[in-house]
Amino acid sequence: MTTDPAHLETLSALARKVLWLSSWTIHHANHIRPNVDGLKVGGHQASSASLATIMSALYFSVLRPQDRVAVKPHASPVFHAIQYLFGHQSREKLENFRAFKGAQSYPSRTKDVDDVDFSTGSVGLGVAQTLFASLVQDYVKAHGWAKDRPEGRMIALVGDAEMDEGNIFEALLEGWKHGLRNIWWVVDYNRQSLDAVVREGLWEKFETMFRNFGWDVVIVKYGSLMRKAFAEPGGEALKKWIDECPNQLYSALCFQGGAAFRKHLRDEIGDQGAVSQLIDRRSDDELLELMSNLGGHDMASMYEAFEAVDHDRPVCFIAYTIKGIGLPFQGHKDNHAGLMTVAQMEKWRSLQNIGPGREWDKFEGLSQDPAALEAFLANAPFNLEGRRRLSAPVIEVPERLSFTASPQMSTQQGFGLLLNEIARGDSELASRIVTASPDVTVSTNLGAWVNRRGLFARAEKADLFRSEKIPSTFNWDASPKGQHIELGIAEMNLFILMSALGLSHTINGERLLPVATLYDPFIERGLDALNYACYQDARFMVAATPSGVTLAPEGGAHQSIATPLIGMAQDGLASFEPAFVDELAVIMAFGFRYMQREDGEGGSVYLRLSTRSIDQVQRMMTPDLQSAITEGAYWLRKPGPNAEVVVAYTGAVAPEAIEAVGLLGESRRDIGLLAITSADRLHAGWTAARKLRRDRRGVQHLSHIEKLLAPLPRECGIVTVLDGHPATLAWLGSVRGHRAEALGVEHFGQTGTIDDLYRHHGIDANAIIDAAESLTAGAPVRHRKMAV
Ligand SMILES: Cc1ncc(C[n+]2csc(CCOP(=O)(O)OP(=O)(O)O)c2C)c(N)n1
Ligand SMILES: [Mg+2]
Repeated sequence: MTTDPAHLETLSALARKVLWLSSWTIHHANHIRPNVDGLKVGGHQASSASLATIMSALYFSVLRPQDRVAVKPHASPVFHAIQYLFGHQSREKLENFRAFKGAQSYPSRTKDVDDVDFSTGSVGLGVAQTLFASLVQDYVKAHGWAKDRPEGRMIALVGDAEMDEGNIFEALLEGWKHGLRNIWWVVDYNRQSLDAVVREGLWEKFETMFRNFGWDVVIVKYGSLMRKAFAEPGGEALKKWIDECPNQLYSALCFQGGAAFRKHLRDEIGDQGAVSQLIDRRSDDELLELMSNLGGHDMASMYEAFEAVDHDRPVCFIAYTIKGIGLPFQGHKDNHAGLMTVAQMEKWRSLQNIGPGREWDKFEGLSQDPAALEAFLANAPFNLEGRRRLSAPVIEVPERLSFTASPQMSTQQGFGLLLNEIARGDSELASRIVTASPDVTVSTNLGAWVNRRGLFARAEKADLFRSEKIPSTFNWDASPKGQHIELGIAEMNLFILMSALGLSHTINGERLLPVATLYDPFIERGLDALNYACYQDARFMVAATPSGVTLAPEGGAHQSIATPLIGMAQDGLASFEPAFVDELAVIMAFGFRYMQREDGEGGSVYLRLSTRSIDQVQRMMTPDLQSAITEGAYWLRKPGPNAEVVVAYTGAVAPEAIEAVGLLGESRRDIGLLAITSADRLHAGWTAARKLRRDRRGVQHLSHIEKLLAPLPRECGIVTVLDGHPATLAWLGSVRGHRAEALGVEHFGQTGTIDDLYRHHGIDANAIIDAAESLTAGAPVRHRKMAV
């Protein structure tokens, strides 16, 4: 390949500028911005430097508008510097790096203004996000959408120690199953993590592993200076020394400088004529320049490696780098949080011909013509289509979904019926839903949906059982038109896939309505990925079932206790736990609308469902009831004016609550039964109302729960109950100052019948009655008779 030397020259100059600006951003935050206590430090400086050349090659020349990038968290200053040069990031935000509303420590889709494609921060997740984003692009294309958009490459800049994160390996396996393509991972092989220097020979493990998964591996180890030196007499011996030098030593020598390299080379190679001359011809500075000219810092090597890719197979680039290259602490194993002193920065500034006070000037100190550089940036292919965030029209959703009711049903069963009903029709909604499950499709009741809509695969694959006419309940034909993505058992993958599907409208300009199913306890297995997906503002629906101790005989770690609290606490996720299927029908319709809102109100949706079949209430779904269900609660039995006690329940324990209220009614007055469909939305509404009243004095706004509880007399007690942690509803007592007893589950793992376990955990009818008695005066209440 012949690359225009002037092009490389300009790219190198910009890379130097990027390194300067990113370092100045950090320096400014640490030494210049006033009152910065607590905002100092951070492992950015050394980590960023590693990637200045590679990212400059990508952003200023290699990337196309349709490409999307996840940048290694600590390279955020480099990313912001590049965007600053493009004119997409302001000086003010850079000056406020890591400060309130300033440029973010880690690139953030939702908090940064400069076109971050994928957020990063929790290492490993952004990397996997690119993999699933690529699969989603294939999904969109296979369904005949985004026809006029060229396929983009999904690119991750990966730290070498980041590769320790297990979720990357889980994703790799899934990618292989789905015929992954259009993806590049560039490993910043600086052989350093946060604490230390990485294991020897790690690259070999990476190489074999990636090849094993069908990836191309491109190792960019030597820069062009090195390659030239290798061609000199004695060059082979130098190359051999470099190849055999342990990571620790190489890092240490890079830190110590040219003289230290010379001494080691002499001691270890001895007097060998040609190679000794090769070394002696160079001054200490030149020797250091040569030895630190690893591939990842050499514009020509990186640029050519990227440009040489002429296919859509996945590629892993292993780019050798030095952590902190060009900075006084380059290569030092403790440099992760390394910062330059004022004196060091001053020296570096003048070396680069940057005048005092002109540190932010875009082209200060560069020899190129500023107008030419400006034109170069304006013509960078990456920039040609302006901002890269796309949008897509809202998909229409009916007021509520229909289903064929049975007198007894579980919410999990209802979920299956509701999706089946959607699948039967030919609505736009039906065509935009895409489901996924980590090997629990059948056991979470998605079977009927999949039977109708099929499995997704880029190539047709018949279900052999079906073609052989072997009776089976499920049709597993796979095709490019399929709408279910079957995953292996990896909940991290599930949530990162949700993150990718749920951003399709902004990445591909085509809206998808993703629905994930999994077992409720295993939300915890994928929790950081769920958090990550929400943080990026991806929009999806999670149906988690079975949940709680209600799945009784399954016992063990299949029981979930904490998930209702996770549902409440997770930002960006509205959580619901309906008891009846007509509630679920309302909630799912609401959910599909909520997932599409872009007014700062919408988000993702979590449905905590149960396998317990319970008697369904027969009623008309009125608009009032409907909105109460989505706001989080309604009176299943309205309390009278002199109510002594109210039972507030969530989810599968509805029959216990109903029974307890019946018995309590025999000896207590005006009992109320509050059905809580969303502790999360109720609580959020309550908090928001209080804030509004504080912020705008005189505003009378009451939240839904305040209105519901307002008529209760002061002495009325509240018993709350759910199959989950009692703290979920315990706050209800504080809303209007009622005494409350919170029942729930605090221990897990016991097997038994539902009756056994509800009794064991104190969430059965008698436990509710006991709690009500402790809150009220009066005659003893008749209890439920126990089966013996
Ligand atoms: C999930 C998670 N765990 C821990 C951290 C803290 N952390 C940030 S960077 C880092 C080391 C990264 O090393 P590497 O990926 O090699 O990047 P480098 O700094 O060498 O460029 C660690 C442990 C994190 N950000 N995310
Ligand atoms: Mg590293």
